[in-house]
Amino acid sequence: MAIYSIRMRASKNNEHISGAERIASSMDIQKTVSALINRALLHEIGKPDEINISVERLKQKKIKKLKALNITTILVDDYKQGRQCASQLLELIGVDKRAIKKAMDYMANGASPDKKNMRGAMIIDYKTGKRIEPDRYRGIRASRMDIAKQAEARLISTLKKMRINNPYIREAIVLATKVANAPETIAELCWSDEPSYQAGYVASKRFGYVRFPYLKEKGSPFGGRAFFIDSKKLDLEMYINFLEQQAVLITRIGRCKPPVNWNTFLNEAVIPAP
Ligand code: PML
Ligand code: MG
Repeated sequence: MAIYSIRMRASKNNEHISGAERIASSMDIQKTVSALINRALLHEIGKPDEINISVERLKQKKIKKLKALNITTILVDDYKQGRQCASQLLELIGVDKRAIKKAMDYMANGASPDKKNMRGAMIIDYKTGKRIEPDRYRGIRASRMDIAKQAEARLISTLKKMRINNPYIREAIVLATKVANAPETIAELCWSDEPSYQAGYVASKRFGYVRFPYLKEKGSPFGGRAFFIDSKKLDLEMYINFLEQQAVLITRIGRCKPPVNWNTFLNEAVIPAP
C-alpha cells in the first residue's frame, strides 16, 4: 500500500496562521486533503490568503513506530501559576533557570525577530538559553508524523473520559512524542498561539506530557515551542533532519492520569515510592 505524508499550511497577510498534517494511504488522500483545507478555512483568525497542501509518498520501511507519552494534567489557577510550575518542572528535568526565562520571554512576546509567532520551534541551549535554530523567523517545524487510526480512537476515548478531548491536544501529543524521542531533546515547552486556547505543556522522556490548563493569558496571540538541547553535544543537522524528515507513526497510547495539583504530582512522580 502506498503511504503519503499530507501537509497543510495557511497564511494571511504573509503570516502563518494554521498548519496541520497527516499520514494516509493513497485511498484516503482526497478526504484527508479536504479535511485539512476545511481546517484552514475555519481558523479563528479568519480566512487565509493562501493555503498550501503538499502530498509526498513515504518509504514505508522508514516509518518509525512509537508509543505516545503518558499524559498528566496539573491543576493551576491561572497562567502565572502555570508558568511557575512549568518552570519548576523544567528545572527538575535539568534545564537552567536562565534558559527557561529566555524561552518564556520569547514565547510571550512573539519569538521571531519581527515579534510575530514563528511557524516552527526554537532550539535552545539548556544552560545558556542561546537560540541555535538556523532561521529565527521560521524555526524548526517537526513534521511527517501522525497517529494510527486505532490508537487515535483509543486516545480520543481516553481524553473524552478526562473531558480534555480536542484536536489541539491530540496533535500536540503526537508532536511532543516525536520530539521527546529524539535522544538529543532534553525537554520541550509549548503553549498555544490560538488566542482563545490557554493550555500548554512541558514534555520529556522522564515525565511524559505534562499539561497545564493555563500557560498563557486569555486573548494573547503569542505562543510557540522551545526544544531544549545541549548545544555542546548536538549535531544540529542530524537533529533537524530527524525532526523534519523522519516519518513517525504513533501506534500505541500511554496512560492518561486524572488531574492533580502540583504538590501531589511532585510526591508521586518525583519522589519514588519506597
Ligand atoms: C497548539 O496547537 O496550539 C498547541 C497546543 C498545546 C496544548 C495542548 C493541550 O495539552 O491542551
Ligand atoms: Mg496553532
